[in-house]
Amino acid sequence: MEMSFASIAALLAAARSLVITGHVHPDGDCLGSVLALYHGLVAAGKKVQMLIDDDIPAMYRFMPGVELIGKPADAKFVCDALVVLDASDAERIGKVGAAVEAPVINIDHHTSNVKFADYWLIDSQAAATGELILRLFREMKTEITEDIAICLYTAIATDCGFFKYANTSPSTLRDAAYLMECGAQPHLIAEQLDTRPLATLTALGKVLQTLEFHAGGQIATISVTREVGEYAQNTEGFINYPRTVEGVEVAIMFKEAEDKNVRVSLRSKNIDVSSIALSFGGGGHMRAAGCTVTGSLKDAQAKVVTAVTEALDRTPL
Ligand SMILES: [Mn+2]
Repeated sequence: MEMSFASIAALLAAARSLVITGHVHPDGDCLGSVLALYHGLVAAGKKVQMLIDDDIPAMYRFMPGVELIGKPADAKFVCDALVVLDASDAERIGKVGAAVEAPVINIDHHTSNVKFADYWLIDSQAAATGELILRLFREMKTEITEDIAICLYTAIATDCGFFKYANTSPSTLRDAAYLMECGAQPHLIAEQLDTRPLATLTALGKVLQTLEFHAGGQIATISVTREVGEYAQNTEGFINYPRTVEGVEVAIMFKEAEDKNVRVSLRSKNIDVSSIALSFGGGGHMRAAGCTVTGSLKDAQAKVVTAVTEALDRTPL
């Protein structure tokens, strides 16, 4: 059932115990939104458990409360509501779905959201799920503490490339200014997010050597083998480098994963890559999307580059 902010607020007010979760391979928006909602609901006297079916990348561990995020165990959680944030379908939350017995509330901003929950609030105009949580807090009259401000600022800033991407709106900037007034310090948050192990930078050097161009220079690809991916620890942000090359419309990163799967990230300047990702069983946003392709790195490259080339041919730029 489609919900307004007021009706989501009423559902949360009526619940006494809740589990909050987000997607696997958690990013800043996912974690910041989960943590902010946790702090807000705990302050309202709720019993709240955070569960994410994955490891938390080191760069996000500065956010207050992150150490309280658990993984779904074999035990069943019976509670009044399972709140799923920043995830567009039931598979995206891994084993959490099976571990929690409760009506599902989904708050998200992905265009590809399949409306899998019992109650949903989806706004694909929002730059981040964090923006939606802030609007929900306004409805709930939740006090924006410094902890909440840090988490929501991180959520919003990371999903709009620190206010550089096309999803940045005047209200994104107003939200950021407001969160700063509530105690978020952008320079300190940026420093935490930009700090990486030397191995990650060394791996970036290797990955950039795989740079290839297709479709007359409109497509730039990079590839991460399993070995380099493990050594790198974190490859987030690598895709931004091919995207900066003059003439590139779509940047693609292929990353070898377990079970002969290749994880594909797509970033575009204008064309809709979310529909391309969707055709491979993935999803995302118009200019930032992803999918998983089974096969070798070479197979995945051939299939996805062909699909993107066709999409470019169809789209007058
Ligand atoms: Mn997001």
